[in-house]
Amino acid sequence: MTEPLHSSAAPLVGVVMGSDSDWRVMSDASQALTDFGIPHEVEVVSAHRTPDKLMSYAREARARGIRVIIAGAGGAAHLPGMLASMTPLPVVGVPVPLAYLDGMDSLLSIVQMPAGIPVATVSIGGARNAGLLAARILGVADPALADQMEAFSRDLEAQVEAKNERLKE
Ligand code: RP5
Repeated sequence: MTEPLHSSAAPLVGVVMGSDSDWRVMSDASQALTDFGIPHEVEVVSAHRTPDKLMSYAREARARGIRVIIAGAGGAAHLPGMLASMTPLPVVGVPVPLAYLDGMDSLLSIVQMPAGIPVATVSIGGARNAGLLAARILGVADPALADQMEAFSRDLEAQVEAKNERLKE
């Protein structure tokens, strides 16, 4: 059984990344989940350095109660696609920008999945949206969470209108 580095009680979302160096980006996904009170775990799983762990994580996640996996990786970012190939759970991919190529290599590595193995790819560095998308997916079967997401959207709307009002002052 794969042991996560950090986990809250009965995690519903697995936040995984190819290296601890990805945490500077991926912490935004964890924070979004925390903001909505969604129990989750955080784990470094590398497609290239820990391939056996990648397989066990993907194959055991559903049985452990995980419902959505958020996977971030940089460079030759095979992690989200490989996870998606070994689990029926929805996988959200986060292209992590590195020093070279501005994250375009990560994006292209993740986004062009062959038909049959979907990965929902967010923007380069878009880990917060990955967390919010996971919350929306869970909200399909959790009306209270869906209500929270609606309230969050209304709050964003109110913030924009408040800025508009300030512009007019
Ligand atoms: C990828 O290689 C990781 O996801 C990370 O973005 C990148 C560099 O890893 P480190 O060399 O910083 O550990 O697999």
